[in-house]
Amino acid sequence: MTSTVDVVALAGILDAARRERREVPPLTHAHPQLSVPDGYAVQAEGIRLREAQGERVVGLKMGFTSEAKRQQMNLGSPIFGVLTDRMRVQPGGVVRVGAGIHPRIEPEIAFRTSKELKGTVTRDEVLDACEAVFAAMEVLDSRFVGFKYFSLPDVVADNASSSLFVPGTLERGPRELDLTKLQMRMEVNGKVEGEARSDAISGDPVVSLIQLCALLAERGQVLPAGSLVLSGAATAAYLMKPGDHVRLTVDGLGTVEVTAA
Ligand code: OOG
Repeated sequence: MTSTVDVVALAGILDAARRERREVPPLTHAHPQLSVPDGYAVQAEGIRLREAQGERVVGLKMGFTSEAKRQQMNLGSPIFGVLTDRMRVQPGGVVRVGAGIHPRIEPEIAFRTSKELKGTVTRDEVLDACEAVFAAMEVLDSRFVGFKYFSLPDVVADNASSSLFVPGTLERGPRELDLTKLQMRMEVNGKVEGEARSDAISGDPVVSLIQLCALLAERGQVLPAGSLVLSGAATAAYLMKPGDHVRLTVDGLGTVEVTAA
């Protein structure tokens, strides 16, 4: 695919913004022609930069799989981003707000695959390929000014705003629970900030993985065995403040906690 944008230069701008905790204008301001495929090319180049800095890819995340998220960001279709080992925060650990730009946290259902998934896949094929399901929280941190961007190519280029993730420790088999009926509650300092049922995520978090495989296939990619996959937030994201204690509780999947400092 030919692109009229300098993918390497744009990835460099976003990588520097992340490392220097500096907001930058949405890329489409200077490059209105930036397309979604360009965005994924910039994202992939950004991941190559992180790998060159010693990071290792551990999985993928979906974004905009719930109506709550699509409304919060006013964008309409699912996208994916890439997760690396350095984004992982231990459950019960600390997230330093000052280490990011304007981090927000959101509640998710996560999966770990043990078989490769490729192209058009069925719900049963996804369940067969997943060895574990668990609760997780994702910390987003857009590199764009004010956490505002108005186009999908921008947020795709910015690795779907990914920053950190906190996996839960209670893992279940994906067929042990009805994954469409799990009540999810995210509390901050004891106050409920977001509540939803797991079918808020693409009608079924498993469908989010089906969508992910389709998005990957459009780029000639597969979902490798051993991937951690975040299926997307069930509620809008919460802007973290130092001192916040965030706890996610999911039916059958226990709790995940993190403290902001
Ligand atoms: C983009 C990422 C959205 C989700 O779970 O919907 C996302 C953003 O909100 O800036 O991760």
